[in-house]
Amino acid sequence: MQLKSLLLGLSTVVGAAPAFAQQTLETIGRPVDQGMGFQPAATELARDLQWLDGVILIIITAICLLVTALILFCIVRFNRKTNPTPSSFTHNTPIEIAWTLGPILILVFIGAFSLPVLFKQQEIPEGDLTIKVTGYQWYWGYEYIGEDLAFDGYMIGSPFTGGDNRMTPEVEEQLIEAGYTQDDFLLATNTAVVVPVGKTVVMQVTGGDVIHSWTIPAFGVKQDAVPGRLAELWFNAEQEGIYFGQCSELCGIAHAYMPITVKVVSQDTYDAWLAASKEAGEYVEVNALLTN
Ligand SMILES: [Cu+2]
Repeated sequence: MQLKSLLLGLSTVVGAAPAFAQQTLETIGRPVDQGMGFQPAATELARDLQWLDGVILIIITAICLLVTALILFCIVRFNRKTNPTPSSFTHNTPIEIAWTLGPILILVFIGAFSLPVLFKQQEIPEGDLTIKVTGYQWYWGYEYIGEDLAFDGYMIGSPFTGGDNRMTPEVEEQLIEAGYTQDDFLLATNTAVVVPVGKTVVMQVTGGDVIHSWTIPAFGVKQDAVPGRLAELWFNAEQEGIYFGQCSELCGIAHAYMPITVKVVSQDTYDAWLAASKEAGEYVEVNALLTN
């Protein structure tokens, strides 16, 4: 009897839970403690880059081992004891041809794989949406082109210049309220670049005062934001989630405190967020609009 009522109560709670459950985005692109490798690749560009890095790592490891082996061989085989009368020739044509051709072939091989990756990044496709990002000391300004929507992105806890002013209880509260954890301090921003999953996003990147650099490591993109110039990058994020980046061009005292947050959401959520933000005339928190 007791068990039955317990089960009944439990089923009521479980059944009602989805109505209260707040959908959340998984944090995917961020540095982790003791991390040695790349952040998980969330775009084709990032996958290509990481693959290329692996191939080149194999090549340079092989070269290092070969050179080390040659040096060790010479030390052992041609020292004064084992080789008291050194030979005195100065040229060996076959060897010189080999050590000229070898590096050329290695470089051509690397180029054959790296240039296509470079061109894929730099040839900007037609975007499903275009966002202009401007770097300022020390925050980012975002404009959704053709959508009449613009907002700024400050680090939660900004202004902050390091020193003794560590995370205060108020900042911690702001982080929790925005759906982040304490660990996200120095990465989380008060707004986020919201984009739909599986769509091609073109970012126009420029600087408002000095040179900054906009990057999301998990997307494999990084672009200097130079005042007076409009550069472009593109990405197509494959998985919904939160991705962090940081200004990557030394730009002044608070350079370390102008991070970047991108939230990749479903097309429905994006449409709802865009409509709500346009109506409000400012960034509307996307967390409340998350649907499955
Ligand atoms: Cu900077």
